[in-house]
Amino acid sequence: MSEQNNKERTLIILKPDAIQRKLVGKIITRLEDKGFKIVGLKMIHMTQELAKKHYEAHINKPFFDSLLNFISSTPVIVMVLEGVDVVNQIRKLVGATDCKKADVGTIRFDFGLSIQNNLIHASETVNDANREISIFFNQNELFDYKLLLDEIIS
Ligand code: FUP
Repeated sequence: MSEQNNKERTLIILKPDAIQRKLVGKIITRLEDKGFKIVGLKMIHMTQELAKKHYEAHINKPFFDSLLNFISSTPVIVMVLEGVDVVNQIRKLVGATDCKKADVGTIRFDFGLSIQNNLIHASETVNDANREISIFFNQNELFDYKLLLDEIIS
């Protein structure tokens, strides 16, 4: 089976600090430069209801209320990227949760300031990605199209 038949999708959120600091373009460029395909993209208001679904694993954590207030403080950009091993590859590009501990060259190291203000969410596993994508996107908002790159990368 060719690698191209083994595609995954991952959910990206550009958080309120990315919007406030006008880093949306720079961050999307980093994601595009890696070569993955954008198959969905929109700006939404992250309601508390959506945020609670998305961050359900953290509901009992001490930082949850602060996270909820932060993530719903401005609109956010939600995106779906597709490609081979996209979940792991994008997590590497994003870096550790705490920007102060992220590796040099990652998005969170290069632009981020703290744990909460870490600019970007990227799904941790393929299962998480599928669950998270279904929270934010309807099927008709996700696009299936060919990139010429797909034809020449093996
Ligand atoms: P990540 O998978 O790197 O996005 O991080 P987690 O799923 O562990 O945490 C989700 C979000 O909760 C983080 F992006 C920021 C916030 N958080 C805090 O504010 N404080 C913490 O101690 C841990 C996470």
